[in-house]
Amino acid sequence: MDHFNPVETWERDRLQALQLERLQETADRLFEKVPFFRRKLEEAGFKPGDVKSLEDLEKLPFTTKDDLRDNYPFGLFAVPMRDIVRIHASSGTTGKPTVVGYTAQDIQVWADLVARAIVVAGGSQDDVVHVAYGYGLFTGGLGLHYGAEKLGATALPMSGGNTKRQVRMMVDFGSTILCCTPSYALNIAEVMNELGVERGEIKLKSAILGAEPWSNEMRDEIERVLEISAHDIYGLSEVVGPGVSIECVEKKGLHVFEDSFIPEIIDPGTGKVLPPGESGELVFTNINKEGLALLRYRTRDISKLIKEACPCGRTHYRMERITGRTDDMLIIRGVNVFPSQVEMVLMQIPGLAPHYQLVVDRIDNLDILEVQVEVSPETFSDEIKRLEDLERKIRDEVQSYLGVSVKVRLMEPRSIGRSEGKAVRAVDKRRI
Ligand code: DLL
Repeated sequence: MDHFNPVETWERDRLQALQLERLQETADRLFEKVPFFRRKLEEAGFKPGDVKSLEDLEKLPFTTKDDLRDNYPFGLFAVPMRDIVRIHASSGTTGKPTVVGYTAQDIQVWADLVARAIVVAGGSQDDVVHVAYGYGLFTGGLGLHYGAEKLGATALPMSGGNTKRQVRMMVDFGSTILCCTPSYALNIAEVMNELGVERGEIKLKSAILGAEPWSNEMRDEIERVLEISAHDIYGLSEVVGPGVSIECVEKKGLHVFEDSFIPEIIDPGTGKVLPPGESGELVFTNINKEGLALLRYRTRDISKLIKEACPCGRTHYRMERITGRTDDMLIIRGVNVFPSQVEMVLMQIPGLAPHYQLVVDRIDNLDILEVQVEVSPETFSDEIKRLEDLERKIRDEVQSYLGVSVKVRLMEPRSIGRSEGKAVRAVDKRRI
Protein backbone atom coordinates (compact mmCIF):
# COMPACT_ATOMS: atom_id res chain seq x y z
CA MET A 1 0.00 0.00 0.00
CA ASP A 2 1.22 3.46 -0.87
CA HIS A 3 1.29 5.56 2.25
CA PHE A 4 1.24 8.91 0.57
CA ASN A 5 -2.53 9.07 0.75
CA PRO A 6 -3.97 11.29 -2.02
CA VAL A 7 -6.60 12.53 0.46
CA GLU A 8 -3.83 14.75 1.85
CA THR A 9 -3.82 16.88 -1.30
CA TRP A 10 -7.54 16.92 -2.04
CA GLU A 11 -9.24 20.24 -2.77
CA ARG A 12 -10.85 21.59 0.40
CA ASP A 13 -14.38 21.17 -0.98
CA ARG A 14 -13.89 17.51 -1.56
CA LEU A 15 -12.26 17.01 1.83
CA GLN A 16 -15.03 18.91 3.57
CA ALA A 17 -17.68 16.78 1.90
CA LEU A 18 -15.96 13.70 3.33
CA GLN A 19 -15.68 15.36 6.75
CA LEU A 20 -19.36 16.23 6.77
CA GLU A 21 -20.42 12.75 5.82
CA ARG A 22 -18.23 11.26 8.54
CA LEU A 23 -19.29 13.83 11.14
CA GLN A 24 -22.96 13.11 10.47
CA GLU A 25 -22.37 9.39 10.76
CA THR A 26 -20.38 9.80 14.00
CA ALA A 27 -22.86 12.16 15.69
CA ASP A 28 -25.82 9.94 14.80
CA ARG A 29 -24.04 6.81 15.96
CA LEU A 30 -22.97 8.34 19.28
CA PHE A 31 -26.55 9.47 19.85
CA GLU A 32 -27.75 5.93 19.36
CA LYS A 33 -25.01 4.06 21.21
CA VAL A 34 -23.69 6.18 24.07
CA PRO A 35 -26.16 7.44 26.70
CA PHE A 36 -23.74 10.19 27.75
CA PHE A 37 -23.58 11.63 24.23
CA ARG A 38 -27.31 11.21 23.71
CA ARG A 39 -27.96 13.34 26.78
CA LYS A 40 -25.40 15.96 25.78
CA LEU A 41 -26.67 16.12 22.21
CA GLU A 42 -30.28 16.37 23.32
CA GLU A 43 -29.38 19.18 25.70
CA ALA A 44 -27.80 20.98 22.74
CA GLY A 45 -31.01 20.44 20.76
CA PHE A 46 -29.67 17.75 18.43
CA LYS A 47 -31.26 14.53 17.30
CA PRO A 48 -30.06 12.16 14.58
CA GLY A 49 -30.03 13.81 11.16
CA ASP A 50 -29.66 17.33 12.57
CA VAL A 51 -26.04 17.91 11.57
CA LYS A 52 -26.55 19.53 8.17
CA SER A 53 -23.25 21.26 7.55
CA LEU A 54 -19.75 21.54 9.00
CA GLU A 55 -20.85 24.87 10.50
CA ASP A 56 -23.12 22.88 12.82
CA LEU A 57 -20.03 21.47 14.53
CA GLU A 58 -19.76 24.67 16.56
CA LYS A 59 -23.16 23.96 18.07
CA LEU A 60 -22.24 20.49 19.30
CA PRO A 61 -21.26 20.03 22.95
CA PHE A 62 -17.64 19.74 24.08
CA THR A 63 -16.21 16.62 25.68
CA THR A 64 -13.65 17.05 28.46
CA LYS A 65 -11.18 14.92 30.37
CA ASP A 66 -13.58 15.05 33.32
CA ASP A 67 -16.28 13.45 31.16
CA LEU A 68 -13.93 10.54 30.50
CA ARG A 69 -13.07 10.29 34.19
CA ASP A 70 -16.72 10.46 35.25
CA ASN A 71 -17.44 7.55 32.93
CA TYR A 72 -14.34 5.58 33.99
CA PRO A 73 -13.30 3.15 32.68
CA PHE A 74 -15.39 2.23 29.63
CA GLY A 75 -18.54 4.35 29.89
CA LEU A 76 -18.01 6.36 26.69
CA PHE A 77 -17.21 3.39 24.46
CA ALA A 78 -19.55 3.20 21.49
CA VAL A 79 -19.28 -0.56 20.92
CA PRO A 80 -19.71 -3.60 23.19
CA MET A 81 -16.54 -4.75 24.95
CA ARG A 82 -16.36 -7.86 22.79
CA ASP A 83 -15.56 -5.58 19.84
CA ILE A 84 -12.75 -3.79 21.68
CA VAL A 85 -9.39 -5.36 20.84
CA ARG A 86 -7.03 -2.91 22.59
CA ILE A 87 -7.03 -0.65 25.63
CA HIS A 88 -4.62 2.22 26.28
CA ALA A 89 -4.62 4.70 29.10
CA SER A 90 -2.87 7.91 29.99
CA SER A 91 -1.87 8.27 33.59
CA GLY A 92 -2.09 12.03 33.86
CA THR A 93 -0.77 13.75 36.92
CA THR A 94 -3.91 13.72 39.00
CA GLY A 95 -6.83 11.42 39.58
CA LYS A 96 -7.97 8.45 37.59
CA PRO A 97 -6.30 7.51 34.33
CA THR A 98 -8.07 8.24 31.07
CA VAL A 99 -8.96 4.97 29.41
CA VAL A 100 -9.41 4.55 25.66
CA GLY A 101 -10.48 1.55 23.56
CA TYR A 102 -9.98 0.53 19.94
CA THR A 103 -11.82 -1.87 17.67
CA ALA A 104 -9.87 -3.97 15.15
CA GLN A 105 -10.83 -1.41 12.52
CA ASP A 106 -9.60 1.47 14.74
CA ILE A 107 -6.20 -0.23 15.10
CA GLN A 108 -5.99 -0.45 11.30
CA VAL A 109 -6.96 3.19 10.84
CA TRP A 110 -4.47 4.30 13.50
CA ALA A 111 -1.64 2.21 12.04
CA ASP A 112 -2.42 3.73 8.68
CA LEU A 113 -2.32 7.26 10.10
CA VAL A 114 1.04 6.64 11.73
CA ALA A 115 2.37 5.05 8.53
CA ARG A 116 1.26 8.20 6.71
CA ALA A 117 2.87 10.33 9.42
CA ILE A 118 6.21 8.59 8.93
CA VAL A 119 5.93 9.25 5.20
CA VAL A 120 5.03 12.92 5.77
CA ALA A 121 8.24 13.19 7.82
CA GLY A 122 10.24 11.75 4.93
CA GLY A 123 10.33 8.06 5.91
CA SER A 124 9.74 5.01 3.73
CA GLN A 125 9.70 1.25 3.64
CA ASP A 126 13.51 1.33 3.57
CA ASP A 127 13.77 2.74 7.07
CA VAL A 128 14.70 1.04 10.30
CA VAL A 129 12.38 2.69 12.81
CA HIS A 130 13.85 2.74 16.31
CA VAL A 131 10.85 3.05 18.62
CA ALA A 132 12.06 4.35 21.97
CA TYR A 133 8.68 5.59 23.17
CA GLY A 134 7.41 3.49 26.05
CA TYR A 135 5.45 0.34 25.18
CA GLY A 136 2.50 -0.32 27.41
CA LEU A 137 -0.64 1.57 28.27
CA PHE A 138 1.04 4.69 26.83
CA THR A 139 0.15 5.01 23.15
CA GLY A 140 3.62 6.11 21.97
CA GLY A 141 5.42 2.78 21.64
CA LEU A 142 2.69 0.61 20.12
CA GLY A 143 1.39 3.52 18.04
CA LEU A 144 4.69 4.10 16.22
CA HIS A 145 5.34 0.37 16.10
CA TYR A 146 2.15 -0.51 14.23
CA GLY A 147 2.62 2.47 11.93
CA ALA A 148 6.17 1.47 11.02
CA GLU A 149 5.06 -2.09 10.31
CA LYS A 150 2.08 -0.94 8.29
CA LEU A 151 4.42 1.16 6.17
CA GLY A 152 6.56 -1.88 5.60
CA ALA A 153 9.54 -0.35 7.34
CA THR A 154 11.51 -2.33 9.94
CA ALA A 155 10.22 -1.67 13.46
CA LEU A 156 12.65 -1.93 16.37
CA PRO A 157 10.56 -2.24 19.53
CA MET A 158 13.07 -0.77 21.98
CA SER A 159 10.67 0.99 24.40
CA GLY A 160 12.15 3.63 26.73
CA GLY A 161 15.09 3.28 29.10
CA ASN A 162 18.34 1.33 29.18
CA THR A 163 19.94 4.06 27.15
CA LYS A 164 23.31 2.41 26.61
CA ARG A 165 21.56 -0.53 25.05
CA GLN A 166 19.55 1.82 22.84
CA VAL A 167 22.81 3.23 21.51
CA ARG A 168 24.30 -0.21 20.97
CA MET A 169 21.27 -1.43 19.03
CA MET A 170 21.21 1.77 17.03
CA VAL A 171 24.75 1.08 15.89
CA ASP A 172 24.30 -2.67 15.34
CA PHE A 173 20.89 -2.60 13.66
CA GLY A 174 21.42 0.56 11.64
CA SER A 175 18.43 2.54 12.94
CA THR A 176 17.57 5.34 10.51
CA ILE A 177 14.60 6.99 12.24
CA LEU A 178 14.54 7.59 15.98
CA CYS A 179 11.14 7.87 17.64
CA CYS A 180 11.02 9.15 21.22
CA THR A 181 10.39 12.29 23.24
CA PRO A 182 12.66 15.26 22.42
CA SER A 183 14.12 15.14 25.93
CA TYR A 184 14.94 11.46 25.54
CA ALA A 185 16.58 12.12 22.17
CA LEU A 186 18.98 14.50 23.93
CA ASN A 187 19.60 11.92 26.62
CA ILE A 188 20.45 9.31 23.96
CA ALA A 189 22.77 11.80 22.21
CA GLU A 190 24.57 12.43 25.46
CA VAL A 191 25.02 8.73 26.21
CA MET A 192 26.24 8.19 22.66
CA ASN A 193 28.89 10.78 23.32
CA GLU A 194 29.88 9.23 26.66
CA LEU A 195 30.24 5.85 25.00
CA GLY A 196 32.50 7.40 22.40
CA VAL A 197 30.23 6.39 19.51
CA GLU A 198 31.20 8.36 16.41
CA ARG A 199 28.58 9.83 14.05
CA GLY A 200 29.86 7.60 11.27
CA GLU A 201 28.93 4.49 13.27
CA ILE A 202 25.20 5.26 13.20
CA LYS A 203 22.88 5.57 10.23
CA LEU A 204 20.34 7.85 11.84
CA LYS A 205 18.91 10.42 9.42
CA SER A 206 15.81 11.70 11.13
CA ALA A 207 13.73 11.64 14.29
CA ILE A 208 10.00 11.70 14.97
CA LEU A 209 9.72 13.42 18.29
CA GLY A 210 6.72 14.36 20.38
CA ALA A 211 4.56 13.58 23.40
CA GLU A 212 5.84 16.68 25.23
CA PRO A 213 6.21 20.37 24.43
CA TRP A 214 9.52 21.46 22.90
CA SER A 215 10.71 24.65 21.28
CA ASN A 216 12.12 25.27 17.83
CA GLU A 217 15.39 26.13 19.54
CA MET A 218 15.39 22.69 21.17
CA ARG A 219 14.84 21.21 17.72
CA ASP A 220 17.90 23.10 16.42
CA GLU A 221 19.96 21.69 19.26
CA ILE A 222 18.78 18.10 18.67
CA GLU A 223 19.41 18.42 14.94
CA ARG A 224 22.88 19.80 15.67
CA VAL A 225 24.01 17.18 18.17
CA LEU A 226 22.59 14.18 16.32
CA GLU A 227 23.09 15.57 12.80
CA ILE A 228 19.59 14.59 11.76
CA SER A 229 16.30 16.17 10.69
CA ALA A 230 13.87 16.29 13.63
CA HIS A 231 10.09 16.27 13.06
CA ASP A 232 7.42 17.15 15.57
CA ILE A 233 4.64 14.56 15.94
CA TYR A 234 1.53 15.29 17.98
CA GLY A 235 -1.26 13.23 19.36
CA LEU A 236 -3.12 12.31 22.51
CA SER A 237 -4.62 9.07 23.76
CA GLU A 238 -8.15 10.44 23.90
CA VAL A 239 -8.10 11.25 20.19
CA VAL A 240 -6.11 8.23 18.98
CA GLY A 241 -2.49 8.47 20.21
CA PRO A 242 0.44 9.65 18.06
CA GLY A 243 -0.52 10.38 14.46
CA VAL A 244 -3.00 13.22 14.85
CA SER A 245 -0.56 15.60 13.16
CA ILE A 246 3.07 15.77 12.06
CA GLU A 247 5.56 18.10 10.41
CA CYS A 248 6.57 17.56 6.81
CA VAL A 249 10.00 18.43 5.47
CA GLU A 250 9.04 22.13 5.35
CA LYS A 251 8.70 22.17 9.16
CA LYS A 252 6.18 24.99 9.08
CA GLY A 253 3.48 23.58 11.30
CA LEU A 254 2.08 20.08 11.78
CA HIS A 255 -0.30 18.64 9.18
CA VAL A 256 -3.50 17.46 10.84
CA PHE A 257 -4.94 14.31 9.28
CA GLU A 258 -8.24 16.00 8.65
CA ASP A 259 -9.86 13.00 7.04
CA SER A 260 -9.94 11.48 10.54
CA PHE A 261 -10.10 14.46 12.92
CA ILE A 262 -11.64 17.91 12.66
CA PRO A 263 -9.55 20.50 14.50
CA GLU A 264 -10.85 23.75 16.00
CA ILE A 265 -9.25 26.46 18.11
CA ILE A 266 -11.36 27.91 20.90
CA ASP A 267 -11.00 30.56 23.52
CA PRO A 268 -10.45 28.41 26.62
CA GLY A 269 -12.35 30.89 28.76
CA THR A 270 -15.52 31.36 26.70
CA GLY A 271 -15.49 28.22 24.54
CA LYS A 272 -16.02 30.37 21.42
CA VAL A 273 -14.35 29.27 18.18
CA LEU A 274 -11.52 31.64 17.28
CA PRO A 275 -10.69 32.87 13.77
CA PRO A 276 -7.71 31.35 11.94
CA GLY A 277 -4.35 32.58 13.12
CA GLU A 278 -5.48 33.18 16.69
CA SER A 279 -3.94 31.21 19.47
CA GLY A 280 -6.17 29.16 21.77
CA GLU A 281 -7.12 25.69 22.97
CA LEU A 282 -7.09 22.89 20.41
CA VAL A 283 -10.27 20.88 20.09
CA PHE A 284 -10.64 17.69 18.06
CA THR A 285 -13.64 15.74 16.83
CA ASN A 286 -13.12 12.11 15.81
CA ILE A 287 -14.82 11.32 12.53
CA ASN A 288 -13.22 7.99 11.75
CA LYS A 289 -13.31 5.96 14.94
CA GLU A 290 -15.56 3.21 16.25
CA GLY A 291 -14.54 2.20 19.78
CA LEU A 292 -14.29 5.62 21.36
CA ALA A 293 -15.18 8.67 19.29
CA LEU A 294 -15.18 12.03 20.99
CA LEU A 295 -17.08 15.10 19.91
CA ARG A 296 -15.17 18.37 20.25
CA TYR A 297 -12.64 17.04 22.75
CA ARG A 298 -10.91 19.86 24.64
CA THR A 299 -7.22 18.97 24.63
CA ARG A 300 -6.02 21.84 26.89
CA ASP A 301 -3.14 22.18 24.42
CA ILE A 302 -2.46 25.64 23.07
CA SER A 303 -1.83 26.17 19.37
CA LYS A 304 -2.99 28.01 16.25
CA LEU A 305 -4.42 26.69 13.01
CA ILE A 306 -2.76 27.54 9.70
CA LYS A 307 -5.27 27.21 6.89
CA GLU A 308 -3.10 28.02 3.87
CA ALA A 309 -1.91 25.04 1.82
CA CYS A 310 1.66 24.00 2.56
CA PRO A 311 4.46 24.33 -0.02
CA CYS A 312 4.73 20.52 0.23
CA GLY A 313 1.40 20.32 -1.60
CA ARG A 314 -0.77 19.05 1.22
CA THR A 315 -4.04 20.89 1.72
CA HIS A 316 -4.97 19.80 5.23
CA TYR A 317 -4.85 22.46 7.90
CA ARG A 318 -1.68 22.67 9.88
CA MET A 319 -1.39 23.43 13.58
CA GLU A 320 1.49 25.36 15.04
CA ARG A 321 3.70 23.48 17.44
CA ILE A 322 2.14 23.34 20.90
CA THR A 323 3.30 26.24 23.05
CA GLY A 324 1.94 24.84 26.29
CA ARG A 325 -1.09 23.44 28.02
CA THR A 326 -3.74 25.49 29.74
CA ASP A 327 -2.97 23.45 32.85
CA ASP A 328 0.85 23.74 32.49
CA MET A 329 0.74 27.44 32.72
CA LEU A 330 2.50 28.80 35.77
CA ILE A 331 1.07 31.98 37.15
CA ILE A 332 3.93 33.87 38.72
CA ARG A 333 2.81 36.97 40.56
CA GLY A 334 -0.05 37.25 38.12
CA VAL A 335 2.05 36.76 34.99
CA ASN A 336 1.36 33.70 32.81
CA VAL A 337 4.50 31.71 32.14
CA PHE A 338 4.85 28.60 29.99
CA PRO A 339 7.93 26.43 30.47
CA SER A 340 8.44 26.44 26.69
CA GLN A 341 8.93 30.22 26.73
CA VAL A 342 11.75 29.88 29.22
CA GLU A 343 13.19 27.03 27.15
CA MET A 344 13.23 29.23 24.07
CA VAL A 345 15.24 31.93 25.85
CA LEU A 346 17.67 29.49 27.50
CA MET A 347 18.40 27.68 24.27
CA GLN A 348 19.64 30.90 22.70
CA ILE A 349 22.23 31.63 25.36
CA PRO A 350 25.68 30.19 24.65
CA GLY A 351 27.39 28.21 27.39
CA LEU A 352 24.30 26.37 28.59
CA ALA A 353 23.35 22.72 28.17
CA PRO A 354 19.80 21.92 27.01
CA HIS A 355 18.75 20.65 30.42
CA TYR A 356 16.65 22.77 32.72
CA GLN A 357 13.92 22.70 35.28
CA LEU A 358 11.66 25.37 36.71
CA VAL A 359 10.94 25.35 40.41
CA VAL A 360 8.17 27.54 41.75
CA ASP A 361 7.66 28.28 45.39
CA ARG A 362 5.83 30.81 47.50
CA ILE A 363 7.98 32.48 50.11
CA ASP A 364 6.49 35.16 52.38
CA ASN A 365 3.44 35.23 50.13
CA LEU A 366 5.53 35.97 47.09
CA ASP A 367 5.83 33.60 44.13
CA ILE A 368 9.43 32.77 43.32
CA LEU A 369 10.35 31.21 39.99
CA GLU A 370 13.76 29.60 40.03
CA VAL A 371 15.25 28.65 36.69
CA GLN A 372 17.72 25.81 37.17
CA VAL A 373 19.85 25.23 34.14
CA GLU A 374 22.93 23.15 33.50
CA VAL A 375 26.03 24.79 32.13
CA SER A 376 28.02 23.03 29.45
CA PRO A 377 31.15 21.17 30.63
CA GLU A 378 33.41 23.83 29.04
CA THR A 379 31.58 26.65 30.79
CA PHE A 380 31.65 24.77 34.09
CA SER A 381 35.42 25.13 34.31
CA ASP A 382 35.26 28.90 33.76
CA GLU A 383 36.21 31.32 36.48
CA ILE A 384 33.54 32.42 38.98
CA LYS A 385 33.32 35.89 37.48
CA ARG A 386 32.34 34.47 34.06
CA LEU A 387 29.72 32.23 35.68
CA GLU A 388 28.27 35.19 37.55
CA ASP A 389 28.06 37.11 34.29
CA LEU A 390 26.29 34.18 32.69
CA GLU A 391 23.83 33.96 35.54
CA ARG A 392 23.06 37.64 35.23
CA LYS A 393 22.62 37.36 31.48
CA ILE A 394 20.11 34.53 31.87
CA ARG A 395 18.22 36.44 34.52
CA ASP A 396 18.03 39.57 32.38
CA GLU A 397 16.99 37.78 29.23
CA VAL A 398 14.37 35.56 30.85
CA GLN A 399 13.03 38.55 32.76
CA SER A 400 12.80 40.78 29.74
CA TYR A 401 11.04 38.06 27.73
CA LEU A 402 8.57 36.99 30.40
CA GLY A 403 8.10 40.29 32.15
CA VAL A 404 8.57 38.76 35.55
CA SER A 405 11.68 38.55 37.71
CA VAL A 406 13.26 35.14 38.21
CA LYS A 407 16.02 33.53 40.23
CA VAL A 408 18.65 31.67 38.26
CA ARG A 409 20.63 28.71 39.52
CA LEU A 410 23.45 27.40 37.35
CA MET A 411 23.80 23.67 37.77
CA GLU A 412 26.71 21.31 37.26
CA PRO A 413 26.71 19.24 34.09
CA ARG A 414 24.51 16.15 34.49
CA SER A 415 22.95 17.27 37.75
CA ILE A 416 19.38 17.64 36.46
CA GLY A 417 17.57 14.31 36.12
CA ARG A 418 17.43 12.94 32.56
CA SER A 419 14.13 11.82 31.12
CA GLU A 420 13.36 8.54 29.41
CA GLY A 421 9.87 9.62 28.44
CA LYS A 422 7.98 12.82 29.11
CA ALA A 423 10.28 15.30 30.86
CA VAL A 424 9.05 17.11 33.96
CA ARG A 425 9.91 20.74 33.22
CA ALA A 426 8.23 22.45 36.14
CA VAL A 427 7.90 21.62 39.80
CA ASP A 428 5.33 23.77 41.52
CA LYS A 429 5.91 23.52 45.25
CA ARG A 430 3.00 25.85 45.90
CA ARG A 431 0.68 22.97 45.09
CA ILE A 432 2.58 20.31 47.02
O1 DLL B 1 1.67 11.66 24.27
C1 DLL B 1 0.71 10.53 22.37
C2 DLL B 1 1.99 10.67 21.63
C3 DLL B 1 2.91 9.65 21.67
C4 DLL B 1 2.22 11.79 20.85
C5 DLL B 1 4.09 9.76 20.95
C6 DLL B 1 3.39 11.90 20.12
C7 DLL B 1 4.32 10.88 20.17
P1 DLL B 1 -0.79 11.22 25.92
O2 DLL B 1 0.11 10.49 26.82
O3 DLL B 1 -2.26 11.02 26.05
O4 DLL B 1 -0.47 10.88 24.42
O5 DLL B 1 -0.45 12.76 26.09
C8 DLL B 1 -1.05 13.72 25.27
O6 DLL B 1 0.91 15.13 25.36
O7 DLL B 1 -2.33 16.57 25.07
C9 DLL B 1 0.02 17.20 24.76
O8 DLL B 1 -0.12 17.95 25.94
C10 DLL B 1 1.29 16.39 24.84
N1 DLL B 1 1.88 16.24 23.52
C11 DLL B 1 1.81 15.18 22.69
N2 DLL B 1 2.51 15.43 21.55
C12 DLL B 1 3.03 16.68 21.69
C13 DLL B 1 3.85 17.50 20.87
C14 DLL B 1 0.71 11.09 23.78
N3 DLL B 1 4.31 17.12 19.70
C15 DLL B 1 -0.50 15.09 25.59
N4 DLL B 1 4.15 18.73 21.34
C16 DLL B 1 -1.05 16.13 24.66
C17 DLL B 1 3.70 19.16 22.54
C18 DLL B 1 2.61 17.18 22.94
N5 DLL B 1 2.95 18.41 23.34
